[in-house]
Amino acid sequence: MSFSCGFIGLPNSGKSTIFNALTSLAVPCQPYPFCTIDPNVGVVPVPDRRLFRLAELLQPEKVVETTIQFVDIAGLIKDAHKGEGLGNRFLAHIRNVDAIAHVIRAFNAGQVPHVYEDIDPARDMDIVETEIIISDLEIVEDRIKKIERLAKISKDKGETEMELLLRVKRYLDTGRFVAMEDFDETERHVVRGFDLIATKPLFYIANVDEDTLADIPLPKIEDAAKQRNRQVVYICGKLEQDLSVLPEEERSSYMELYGMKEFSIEKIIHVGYRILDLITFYTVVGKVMRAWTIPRGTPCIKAAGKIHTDMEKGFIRAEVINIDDFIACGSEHAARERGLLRLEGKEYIVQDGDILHIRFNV
Ligand SMILES: Nc1nc2c(ncn2[C@@H]2O[C@H](COP(=O)(O)OP(=O)(O)OP(=O)(O)O)[C@@H](O)[C@H]2O)c(=O)[nH]1
Ligand SMILES: [Mg+2]
Repeated sequence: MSFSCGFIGLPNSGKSTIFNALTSLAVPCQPYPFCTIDPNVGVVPVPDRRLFRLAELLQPEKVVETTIQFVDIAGLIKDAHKGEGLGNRFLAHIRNVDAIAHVIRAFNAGQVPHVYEDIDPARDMDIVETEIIISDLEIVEDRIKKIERLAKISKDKGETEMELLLRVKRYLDTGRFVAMEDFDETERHVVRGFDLIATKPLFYIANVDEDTLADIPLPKIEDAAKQRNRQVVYICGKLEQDLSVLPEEERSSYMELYGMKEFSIEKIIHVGYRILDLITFYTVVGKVMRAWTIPRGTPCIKAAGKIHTDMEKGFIRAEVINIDDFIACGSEHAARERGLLRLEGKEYIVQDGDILHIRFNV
């Protein structure tokens, strides 16, 4: 499972700039070249300091990072659902992503017109999210009508689905995203199948000017995000795009100049993993070292199945060591001597940073 993130926002909020900055960074990165599935979909390897550190120690022939997928779509404006601007049909491209990044314009740049003239994060949040909600409502209402039609000619009255659709509709009717925590696991599975956007976790990307970088967090955005119970990631899209095409050494000195500690991809990964409750585990199989993404709470046998179905079928046990412990010890031998290598069974819940060595027999 690669984590996927779709960008929404007003036109000229900087979605494509940020998308380009994130995806072009991946170009020189081996062994996962930036892979274009579609002009607006980019798959990027997740920069992982722990993995790189482990690779330095073990010198594997190949290092495979876990990946993240970004989807950039056209901007939405007020009444997009009535065909204003480019309309809302592009939303179809982000119905299957895991999380939504709402890009909020926080840069001034006189030469780049703002659709609504001034910088007003709360207003922009509401305009774009209202369009999402309206678009989802159309889908929910169509589905309700379809079930009603089918119920007349079929024994299956679709009662469970109908009840869930009505529950979802209640949130949307009051202009809110759907609170997925109010549904149990089975219900959530059905609701996800509706392919709505307002059921996905959403966070904000505040696209700021170079000269406001020093002023972040910006109170207007913080307040608006807090009221909506959502997190904010600050990015200067333009600067990152410019930096992303520079050679590595030059990039670092500019980052220092602007007081940037990390590229925004790392910030997005942190927030994305946190809101989706994902963790990373590692494997070293033969000459290949690899990072994997799974939901927190995954039992060892399921994690094994992600590596290979045979490992799940013939699972015997797993040797487990935490990557930080391994790095601190410097070698497997040293880690063994200190008793840091454990044997775990199939029910063991994989922890973030575990290096798993699956013993199996098929
Ligand atoms: N000064 C400044 N300009 C920016 C920044 N981010 C984007 N821009 C400029 O704003 C303009 C619009 O940026 P895009 O990335 O195309 O915006 P978008 O959200 O993709 O717009 P649509 O595709 O029309 O919805 C471009 O000229 C960018 O160079 C920024 O952080 N600072
Ligand atoms: Mg764009």
